[in-house]
Amino acid sequence: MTTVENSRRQLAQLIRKIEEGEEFSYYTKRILSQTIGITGSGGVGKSTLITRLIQHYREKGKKVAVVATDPSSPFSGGALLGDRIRMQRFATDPNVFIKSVASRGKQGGIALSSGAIASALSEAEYDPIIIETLGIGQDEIDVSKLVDTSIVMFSPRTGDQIQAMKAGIMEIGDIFVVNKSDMPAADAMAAQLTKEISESGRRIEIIKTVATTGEGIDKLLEAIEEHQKLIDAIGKKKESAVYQIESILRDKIYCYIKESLQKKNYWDKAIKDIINGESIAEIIKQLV
Ligand SMILES: Nc1nc2c(ncn2[C@@H]2O[C@H](COP(=O)(O)OP(=O)(O)O)[C@@H](O)[C@H]2O)c(=O)[nH]1
Ligand SMILES: [Mg+2]
Repeated sequence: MTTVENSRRQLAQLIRKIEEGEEFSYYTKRILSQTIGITGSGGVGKSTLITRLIQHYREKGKKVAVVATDPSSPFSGGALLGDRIRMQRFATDPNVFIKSVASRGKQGGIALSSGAIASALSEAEYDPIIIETLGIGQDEIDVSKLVDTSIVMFSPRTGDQIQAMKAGIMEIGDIFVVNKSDMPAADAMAAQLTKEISESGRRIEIIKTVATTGEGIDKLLEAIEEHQKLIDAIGKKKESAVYQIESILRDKIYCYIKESLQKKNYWDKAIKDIINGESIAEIIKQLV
């Protein structure tokens, strides 16, 4: 085995450990590499676009990593298989590292360990690191707190984009992408977004892309670099730190309280009480 293969294997092992909770707190620290988040509904073209970005960064001689988010539920397993196949062609490139992380029930579109995994990849000198959200919910806004630049993707499909805008996705994007611009409704989608943005008073660039052919990718890359220059670096690092601490605390507190409820058999009692039309006020009082 070559040194490169060996170190990749070690990195994969380390990342698996982080995902399982070991080494997790050690790697919860500042991510030095440039980080780019990609969010948007399933099927909008996130993985296809990321493949294009990888290609570009490789041409520039950069080591690039992707942390994709897997559904933990069996319902949307199909999308994941698609991702793997799409990015497969980089499997033999030692300068590309692609990791899928299970969301494990965490809300917000990324896994609890996504940040720590990105730190480990950053130490292994992968730069940039691209984080793809799960793509099933409309509340996938956590990634914007973690990364430097977040890209929200739309496609000219149905009314789901309008839903997404109302659900707060509009507020998080640094760059908007209207992908599948080879489809006739793309212009209407872009016009609708322009209107929404001007009403919100924000200045966000909208870029039309065709991820399957690579059209518009250069413009997107320019916008990413432009945004990177404009970032309030200290504010961004602080936001990312607060997000990481908060999400870890939320998880720890939940696990701790659930365990102590179970120890006292309060867990089952609380479930029964609710089913029987009773309140859990007494149990909650015992906790505080
Ligand atoms: N027509 C068209 N299809 C696209 C484009 N980008 C992606 N697709 C297709 O849309 C489907 C979903 O893409 P994928 O990247 O897996 O979406 P994700 O679920 O957001 O990661 C695939 O069949 C892609 O080939 C595009 O720009 N135009
Ligand atoms: Mg995908």
